Amino acid sequence: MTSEPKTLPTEARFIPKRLEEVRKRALENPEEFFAEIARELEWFKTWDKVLDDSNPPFYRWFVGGLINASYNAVDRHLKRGLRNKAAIIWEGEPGDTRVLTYYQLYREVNRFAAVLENLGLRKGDTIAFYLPMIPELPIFMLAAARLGITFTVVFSGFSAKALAERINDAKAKVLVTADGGFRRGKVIELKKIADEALEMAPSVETVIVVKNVTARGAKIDVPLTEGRDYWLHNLLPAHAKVDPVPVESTHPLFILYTSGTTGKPKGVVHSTGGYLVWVYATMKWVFDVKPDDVMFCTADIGWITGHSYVVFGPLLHGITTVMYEGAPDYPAPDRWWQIVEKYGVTIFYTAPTAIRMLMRYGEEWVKKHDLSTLRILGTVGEPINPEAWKWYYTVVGGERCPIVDTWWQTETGGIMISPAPGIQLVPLKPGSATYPLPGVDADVVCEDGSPCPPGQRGYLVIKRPWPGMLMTLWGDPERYVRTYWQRFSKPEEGKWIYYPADYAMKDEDGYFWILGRADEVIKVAGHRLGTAEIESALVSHPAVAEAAVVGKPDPVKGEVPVAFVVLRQGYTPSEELRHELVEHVRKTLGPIAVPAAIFFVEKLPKTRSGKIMRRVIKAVLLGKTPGDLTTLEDEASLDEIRRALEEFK
Ligand code: 6R9
Repeated sequence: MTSEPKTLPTEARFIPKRLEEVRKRALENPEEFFAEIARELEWFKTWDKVLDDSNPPFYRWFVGGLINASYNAVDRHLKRGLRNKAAIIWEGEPGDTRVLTYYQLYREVNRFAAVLENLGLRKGDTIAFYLPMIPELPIFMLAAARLGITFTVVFSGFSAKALAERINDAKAKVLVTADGGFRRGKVIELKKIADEALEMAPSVETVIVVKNVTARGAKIDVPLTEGRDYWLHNLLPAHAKVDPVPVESTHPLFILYTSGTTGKPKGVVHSTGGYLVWVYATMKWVFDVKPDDVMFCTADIGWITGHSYVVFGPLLHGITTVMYEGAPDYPAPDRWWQIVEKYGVTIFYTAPTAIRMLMRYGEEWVKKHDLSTLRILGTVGEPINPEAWKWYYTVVGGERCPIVDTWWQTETGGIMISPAPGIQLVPLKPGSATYPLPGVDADVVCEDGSPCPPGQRGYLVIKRPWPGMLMTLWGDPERYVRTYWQRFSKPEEGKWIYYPADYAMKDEDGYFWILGRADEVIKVAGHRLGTAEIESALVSHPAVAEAAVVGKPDPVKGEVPVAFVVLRQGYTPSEELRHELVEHVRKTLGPIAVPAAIFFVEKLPKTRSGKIMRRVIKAVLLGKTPGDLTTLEDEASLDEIRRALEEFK
């Protein structure tokens, strides 16, 4: 998607002295540097050691420390005079609203925690949330954290099968869902999807159901299974006090599943102490948080961006977070700008795909609203193209607000490479995330791990641990080591290097340009999807023998999945079958994974050892020369791809 990065002419080489000084201090003495930040949070017991690196790459932060996430995000602010300040401002898609002050949030979190406690859940248990963007979701996250219950949020756009897979992997005993959610005026019947998932997820003993859409006028049937399913409102005590449980800094706060290069999603495990410290610090550096900030991060809480910058980041700082339930262009393309104006949003954080979509509707929709409260604009999720960057900067930000292009991942917990106006703003170049944040030892290396010269594309690496890093993959420590540490580490030399699987380039000024994924993961409208997951969904259909999925550039979504399918004997290509496969993927993975096109071919290009050559398929799809073909088993397979594409035209 990214057009070739061009360095804008900068007048003179700018030396960001203050930023360099802070970055230097963080790298020279990370333990002291991060201890200083960690002290701004409240600990029940201070750590014995800031970083335990005795068992790399299983780094542990603030070991010996005891902390509670819910206490730091909520209770801590009550003594700071924030009792009646808005913590969460929620806006529903139909236009209904709810505001929770810090004190109200505190009371709700206590009541919800009492429900979990009464169900017998305690520290060490896991719970799954399958909820739309309603206040009950962050309340439940905080309630679980209050008791040391590790939670996993499953995006409410995922299918029954995807939900079941995550519940089973996390071994959750309790599932919290809702009767339904609103999306573009329609009701998504979540409880029904959850019921389907539960048939495949035997570990769940109890289901808590939030009355959401039916309480707001929707007429749907919500069947409850006796002895297993309970309405939340029937379980909630009128009031309750549940003491926050001090947990070890290394206690898993949550598991969040994300796509990798195999069909099986990875359960990224985040710690409590390190994660909180990192989210807290990055909020300061990147968003330059001030006490009266109102932050609107448009991400769904089902993704890491929502965890860190809708829920924990703003609440740890005691500022107001805005949560919006619906689509950005529903009922009209100015829905977000209306919200910014209505609540005086100061920090706005979204994805390039959304900017590109809204850009297409024209600037009148933005101009209708007074956006003068905005101070900082952020982007995340994929590279931003300079056109979208400029539109965001000029039309939305009125050329007043810096754009913070933030590179990070589910695995990193929080932002890693980004402008840091909270420390010192550097001249921005559209499409560059600028410099690594303090404590992030990032570099760009070539195939052999040696540093890449400026201007040359290589692989992004992180050369030392940081507090927000994942601790492991849930139940699969070997996969953790293999996926992130094997590519460039040299354990025999004591060198451990984190590999995020992104291409990157550093320019003459030391600015980082992130150039897209270096593995079989694609970003579709900012959502991370594994091509292997879509392939395995396709081959689970009786008609499909083999499938290859690649990402195709798309002007709005960044990338879209495109599938090449070999049918089993006895099946013939047809429009009907194509449609059936699309529906099958929707059912198996959810709507976001549906291929934009499905091509039927007789065979797929493979190496002699039988591996599908997706790189070659992609080249043909894009009309490029396929490159090195020495390992290709059968040249005719390329003609097959060409023929399929031709027929489709
Ligand atoms: C937070 C989030 C991570 C992948 C990452 C990279 C891409 C994220 C980016 C970016 C270019 C940026 N990515 N931010 N690429 N510029 N500012 O998106 O997490 O869903 O795990 O995806 O997203 O490819 O490796 P996640």
